[in-house]
Amino acid sequence: PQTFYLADYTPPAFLIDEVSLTFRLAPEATRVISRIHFVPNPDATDRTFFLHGEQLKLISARIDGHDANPQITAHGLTAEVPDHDFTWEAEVEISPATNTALEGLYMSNGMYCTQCEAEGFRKITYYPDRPDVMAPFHVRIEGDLPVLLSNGNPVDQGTGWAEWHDPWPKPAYLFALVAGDLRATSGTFTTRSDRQVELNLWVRPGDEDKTAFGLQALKDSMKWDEDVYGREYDLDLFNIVAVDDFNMGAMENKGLNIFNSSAVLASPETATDANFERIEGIIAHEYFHNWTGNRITCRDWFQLCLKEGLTVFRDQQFTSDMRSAPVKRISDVLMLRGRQFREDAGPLAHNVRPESYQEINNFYTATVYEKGAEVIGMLKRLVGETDYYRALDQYFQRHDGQACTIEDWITVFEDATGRDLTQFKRWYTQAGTPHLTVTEEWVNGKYNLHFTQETKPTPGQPTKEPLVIPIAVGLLAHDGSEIVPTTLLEVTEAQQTFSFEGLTERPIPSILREFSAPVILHRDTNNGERAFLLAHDTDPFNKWEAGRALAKDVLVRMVTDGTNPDTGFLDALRQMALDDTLDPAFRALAMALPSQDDIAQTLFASGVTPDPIAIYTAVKTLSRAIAEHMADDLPALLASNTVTEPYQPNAEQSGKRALANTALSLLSKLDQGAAAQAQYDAADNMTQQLSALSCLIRAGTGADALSKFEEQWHADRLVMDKWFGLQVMLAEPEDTAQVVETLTARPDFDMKNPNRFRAVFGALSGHPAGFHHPSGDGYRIMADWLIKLDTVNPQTTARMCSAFDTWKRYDADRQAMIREQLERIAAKPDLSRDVTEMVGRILA
Ligand code: DPP
Ligand code: ZN
Repeated sequence: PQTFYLADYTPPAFLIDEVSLTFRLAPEATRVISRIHFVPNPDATDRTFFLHGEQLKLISARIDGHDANPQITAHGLTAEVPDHDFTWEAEVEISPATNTALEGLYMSNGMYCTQCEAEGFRKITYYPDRPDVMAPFHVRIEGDLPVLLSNGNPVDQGTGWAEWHDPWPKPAYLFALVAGDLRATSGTFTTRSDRQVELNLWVRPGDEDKTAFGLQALKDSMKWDEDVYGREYDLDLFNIVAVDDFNMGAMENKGLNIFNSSAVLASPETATDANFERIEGIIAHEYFHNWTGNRITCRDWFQLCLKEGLTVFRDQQFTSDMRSAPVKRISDVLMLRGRQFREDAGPLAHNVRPESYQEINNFYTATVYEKGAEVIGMLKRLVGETDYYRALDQYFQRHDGQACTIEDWITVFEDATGRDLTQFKRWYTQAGTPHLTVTEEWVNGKYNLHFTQETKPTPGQPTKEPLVIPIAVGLLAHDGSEIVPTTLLEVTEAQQTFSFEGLTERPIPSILREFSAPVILHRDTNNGERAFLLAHDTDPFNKWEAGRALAKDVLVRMVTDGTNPDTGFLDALRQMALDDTLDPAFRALAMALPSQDDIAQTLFASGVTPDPIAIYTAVKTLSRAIAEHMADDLPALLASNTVTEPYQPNAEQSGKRALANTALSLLSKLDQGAAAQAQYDAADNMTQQLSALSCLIRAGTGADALSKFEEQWHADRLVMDKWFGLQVMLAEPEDTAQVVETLTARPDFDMKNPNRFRAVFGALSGHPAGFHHPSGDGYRIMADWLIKLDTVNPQTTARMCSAFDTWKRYDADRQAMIREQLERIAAKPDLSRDVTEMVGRILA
């Protein structure tokens, strides 16, 4: 496949000032008639007229009314055009019903819908499918379906047709069309300049009871963006549609967001607290794209982080404001470390702004999104709150209506704050997670912190330059009081020292508070000091971090020396768990043990080849030791956090449920699941039902509950995804592949549905001891299904290939087995471009 390079960017030869599209919908023969007015771009260096187009049947093409005689290739067409503006008219035929890749126009349960980001529009009609070509769209839809939607405002409609106009110029990737038998839950939002906006959340008949939460989240997001960023919505209508078959979480199409049903539908009976929080965050994310992504878009796909990093940062801020800021920060860091640090440490490491790709869909990654958001967070920390919002105002003012680059973004901050951000920009152009080592020194009342930063080589980047690292530090006295409150140190050199004077005692440092930079911190410390910080740190993130470091230390020693669980740790954990002055959500997070993948990554980084089975066993042993250590406390901890009020998915209730369910899961190790069975039988919400079911499966007494669950929920696809996933996640390592085999043989395992596929295979790759079982069966069944799915849905297949990206960590036998499977995938005839690139990078 062809490789595309950032360095090769050239401006478009032609711009567009108007697009009209007519869709005559038919499942296997939809006609798309386009009329596009092209204008030569004065900034262009090349006059070639090229339109992208893939898998299209061209019926006719005319330029200014004359036959266009285009030259057609697999990727598009070229034609002779006049040297002034002209009108292109074309008619193509496409087949939505057989489009299983879910890119372009496709069908899901009888409903038509689109997904055009990144390059799906070229599967709808011939067009310059690149984000720097922006145009107002007029759309006419003809089809025998009750609801016909597109972007913007409705113009007119009748039986079997509707017309839409979107006045805001947009790139083709933001185009959307939906047609089907849909029901709306509606509301209104009054903007701060007193305009009424009609809001609709469209679902399939039967799902109307799962829309209230999403609609409220939309209103909250609209209000928040006005209050915090001064951004107002700009159309009379905002539509959201829920679709069952969708590759991503959701899509921010102008005025017509399309959501994976798992990212919007929720009722207390069918969705967990975690689902509700995720839905709120995704609704906010897509809504916030209206300004950061749609009004200001990306010049090219290398700039993806311009909209995604910023919009993730904004949705994280929103969730912090709606819920608990410390809990949100801890959860985000867990995700960052689990997914992005893993990516940065392996063969798939890439810059926040990549410089080349074969398939852009492979770069919708944790690095672009989550590290991209961390970079914005660091920038905000460095310039301060006031200057950050001042710079954002300038960004919106200067670039509204444009397709921009990271350079534009950085320049706005330089102009607004007077800072030179040349070095800071390396965060965008250098891959890998920096290692920050700190040592300290106490001499004559002077306390020195020495920092050393180092970033290891990543694929294609053998040498690394020092980064600007904002480090939030606080100093504590031995009585637990804070003698130096949080202070921001700015490390810019490879080695740098900061001094604190006038202290009366040698302090205990709390470094990298709030996780002020996405780095791996190394410091020679001991468990006494960690326990001290767990008890006394005033920074909630570092308080949690201290507990996590203790747990990691205990687990690593259990795995490497076979030591018994450390009683010092068990005491510290118990004390924290029972401390009623702490937020229950925080306590639940602090009681969760580090993930098995995290332990594997830590061992590998310290030169030890991780054994996934040994790690699995250690985690199990430690959980049991915690349960025994707290045996007398657990019933009370469970009871005092049991919510008796009617279910609400808010932060307060979900925090209590999280802590109660942590207690339940420990208790289930001691009572053979008796308490869990009681909770299962009484549960009136999915959070309680699912956590009880997990406890029962882990206790080995879940068979009955599993079949009752299936009986109750067999008709609900989203709930059944949980049922599929849980069985894989909680399988014994030696049984895991067999469980996958059994589940995938069921008639309701539909691999065309990405949610169902991910429920099973995402769970397999998230269960290291099952996936990496020495039999190799986990690898084999994963590869078998990736090969099958590649023909159906390359994008989802490619995503799932990252299951293998840690393979170099493991022993020679495992590496050989994984290599064999990767080579088997690579050898599949007609392997997609998406998977070719992923497997190639992983094997390289
Ligand atoms: N829909 C995806 C997102 O919002 C891609 N833009 O991140
Ligand atoms: Zn996004």
